[in-house]
Parts: sequence; structure tokens; C-alpha cells
Amino acid sequence: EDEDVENFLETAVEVARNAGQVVKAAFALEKRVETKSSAADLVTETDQNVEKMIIGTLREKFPDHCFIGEESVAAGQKIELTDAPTWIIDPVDGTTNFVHSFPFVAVCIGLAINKNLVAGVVYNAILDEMFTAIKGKGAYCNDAQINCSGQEDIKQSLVMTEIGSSRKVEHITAKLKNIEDILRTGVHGMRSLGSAALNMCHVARGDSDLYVEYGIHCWDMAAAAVILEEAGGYCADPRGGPLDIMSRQIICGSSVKLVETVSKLLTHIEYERD
Ligand code: LIP
Repeated sequence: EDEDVENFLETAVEVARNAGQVVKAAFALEKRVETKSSAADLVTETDQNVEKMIIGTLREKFPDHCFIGEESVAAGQKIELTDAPTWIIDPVDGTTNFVHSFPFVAVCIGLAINKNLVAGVVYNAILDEMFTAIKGKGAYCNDAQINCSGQEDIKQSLVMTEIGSSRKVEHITAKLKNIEDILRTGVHGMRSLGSAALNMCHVARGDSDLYVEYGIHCWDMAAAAVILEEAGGYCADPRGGPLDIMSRQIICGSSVKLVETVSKLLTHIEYERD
């Protein structure tokens, strides 16, 4: 079984690298942009083509596996996570960055077996950074092992969060309140890379200490959650309890203590489940 997962990861890395080349080639060109759930929820032909390419290749290799992909779901497919090996895919995490040629975009490929996340690949093709992990085997960036900072003190922390693509007034108000309440702790600073998966990989690498966001989807967090936990980090539900990738929310960080400190400060925000 271990060998199976290693083989799955190896294939996913190859697929992510090829997908990343397509993203990189399109990155500097003019993009044709359409909108989805809001005027700031963007999609391009590249998102759609790259997802087809990833699913097509994986399905050919593993015909009995299942798939959850951001753009397939946008096209009407239902999100179904069963016990079968299921690939959870975001072809371009950070689509707004992609549209603006801001170099934080990632191809995300996660794998769940028996509903447990067992492997993840997050590839920033623009910076050529390949983050990978298999459950129980550590986390890597371009073959070098990575580790969280271990930071426990909010006052010494660099914290990541995002505004997201909802422009509902109540969402904006709650997100700004959370930013204010985090700043009031005396935190070193706050950052937004514009990609959930890359925020999480940077926490995994230890160059920031915590990430929290409401409103994201399972494909934004699945792959990176394996990487973060294998780097010694901790993922949770901001309302308490374990991470639920279908809950549209995540808090994760370099230590349980830091995650619990920030969780207590948060104003929770309602989104419909995946
Ligand atoms: C994005 C997330 C990001 C969030 C954006 C968007 P997409 O994913 O990674 O954290 O703030 O609103 O959901 O849509 O670029 O794959």
C-alpha cells in the first residue's frame, strides 16, 4: 500500500510539472477572463484546460479512481468524497494572481483514500517550487525537507489571511474584524499571497507561522494540508475540532498553541458547505 501511495505521488508530481508548464506559458499572455460566483471570482481558459489535462492523465493511469476538480464542479459536477481513492484538484489556485501576472499561482493535486488525505502536490510553476508530501513521510520543497517554524507566540508571528472573492458586506466586515483582532495582539505582521495552498506551503516552510481563511473550498486546501502536517504543523477547524475540508474554512499553523490562541479571537463566517 505504501508503494501504491509513492507511485501515486510520483505520477502526481509529473502531472503537476506538465500542468505547470501550461500555466507558465499562459502566465505572461493576455487572459480571457470570466466570472463565477461573484464579480471577483475569476476563471480563465487555462484553469479549464489544465484541469482537463490533469484529470485526463490521472484517469488514464488510474481508471478506478475518483475526481473532485474546481472547474468540473463549476461546470455542474457534484462533490462526492467516498472511500475510493479520490484526487482533489485545483488547476490554478490563485486565479486572480494568474489574471494579473502576480507570481503566486499553484497547481494543486491532493489524494484522499478512505476519506483520509494521504498525499499532496502544490506546484508554483512561476517560481519553480514543487511542494510535496506523503502522509507519514515528511514534507519537501524541490527535494529538500521543510519544517514549520514551531512558533507558539502570536506576538512573534507572521500571520497569513485572505480577503477572498466574496463581496458581500457581511463577509467583508467579518474578515476586516478578524484582521483587526489579530493585529491587536501585537503580531509581527500580516500577509496574503492570494493562494490558500501557497499560504499553507509557506507556513509549512516556516517563513510564516499561521494561516486562517473562511470561504475557500476543498480543492484549495486538500493537497497543502498534507504538506503542512508533514512539516510538523497543525490544521484545524477555526470553530474547534479537526479540519473538515468540506467546511469552507481552515486555520493552520506552526503549533497547536498558536492555532488555539488565534482561534479564540475569530469572528466565524458562514458559508455553504462544499
Ligand atoms: C483562491 C484561494 C484564496 C482565496 C480566493 C480564491 P482560486 O482560490 O486560494 O485563498 O482568497 O478567493 O478562493 O479560486 O484561485 O482557486
